[in-house]
Amino acid sequence: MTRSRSAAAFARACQAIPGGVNSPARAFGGVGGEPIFIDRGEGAFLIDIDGNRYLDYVGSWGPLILGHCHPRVVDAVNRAMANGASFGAPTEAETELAELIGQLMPSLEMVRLVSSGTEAAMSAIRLARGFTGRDVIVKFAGCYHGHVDSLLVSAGSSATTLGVPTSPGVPKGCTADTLVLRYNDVAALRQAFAAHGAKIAGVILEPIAANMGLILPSDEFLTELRRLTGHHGALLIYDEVITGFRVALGGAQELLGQKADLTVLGKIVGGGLPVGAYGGRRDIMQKVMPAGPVFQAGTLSGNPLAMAAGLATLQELRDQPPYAALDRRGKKLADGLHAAAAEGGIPHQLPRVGGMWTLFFNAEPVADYDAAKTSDSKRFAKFFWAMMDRGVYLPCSQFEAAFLSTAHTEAHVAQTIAAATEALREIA
Ligand code: HOZ
Repeated sequence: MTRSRSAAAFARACQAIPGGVNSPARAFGGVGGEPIFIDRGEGAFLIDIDGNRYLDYVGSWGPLILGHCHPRVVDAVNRAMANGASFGAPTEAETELAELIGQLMPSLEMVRLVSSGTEAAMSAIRLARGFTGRDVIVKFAGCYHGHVDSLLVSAGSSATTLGVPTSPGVPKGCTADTLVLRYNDVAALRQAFAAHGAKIAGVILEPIAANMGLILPSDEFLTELRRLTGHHGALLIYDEVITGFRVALGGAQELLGQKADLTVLGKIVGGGLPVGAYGGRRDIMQKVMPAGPVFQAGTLSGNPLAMAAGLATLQELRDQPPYAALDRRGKKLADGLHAAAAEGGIPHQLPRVGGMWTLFFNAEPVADYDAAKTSDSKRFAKFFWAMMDRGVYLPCSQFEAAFLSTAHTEAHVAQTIAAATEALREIA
């Protein structure tokens, strides 16, 4: 398999763009080597500029639950484009998308549409502080909420992969009111509320963590979070950028039977175009300007192309819910990977929710960030490249989740298991 064109494209990009990429997660920093450059996507496949075809388990890091170039999405975006790319004035599509989000995730009684998950998280934090009149935000180590200054502490995703727990350029003052706790640590949560309860504006978390690899929450953790935030008048903010419309139509809140005060969305809600959203209780959302005093704005917020892609994606998921099939295929894939790793005597953990999973090279169960970081990242890097050589494109980090789309068939899953069996034998 040659990747010479990608190599040349990367060298050129490095002269014009820092590190040759527009987001560090895609730089292959956690696995060594250089990124491939993409020509196009087709259903479950990515085709690079050297003409290599890969079964794609990244799905643009989550948005592409319908695979690449789903006809309903392509058609909707083409039609929107023909009417004009942007108006900076309201369109009915924005209301339609906000209403549909609210129907699918009932805790979002009102929704504000923005252009990225980072922007949505940043705005939700500001709103929580504006609503409560308090400053302290609690986050959990290893959770990632985009590159928001005040949340870029012990952050997962590429901040972990590339060893940047807190970035230069984030003033101490920005994180002074951020309290970082251990994910799944109920005792620490109780202590934090006992000590600071009256100052806490909100607690933000990924209700199923997917940016330190996939880590499942304990029931007790989520239940206690809900109880403590309610008791102390703090807002519970679910970051469902990854889990929203992914683990169930109603996201992690539906799957886990929980209800947040505010929810942050991104990825699938834009169907592959740049969209984020935040929403929640009507009394809280009414504080957002111009209904209320908490400022937040954006020239391209509610952009017509993005609305069209998001609406088409959510309508397709509503009309043909794929979750049972994703779970079935996810189980088959996980069982196959597990059997292959076990056969090679490779210590591993394989948490999975529906069609989303992480293969941790770790002998011990992974329940938090510290545990995730004890995984064998060097072995992961070997596995990653062994899979690339067999035409399977996985997230290029031990600290990310992989995704099935509706375009992945049983045959694709079988092909992936066969590739993984060989790859795991090779790296054992
Ligand atoms: N949230 C994405 C990974 N979990 C990050 C994608 C990116 O940073 O480019």
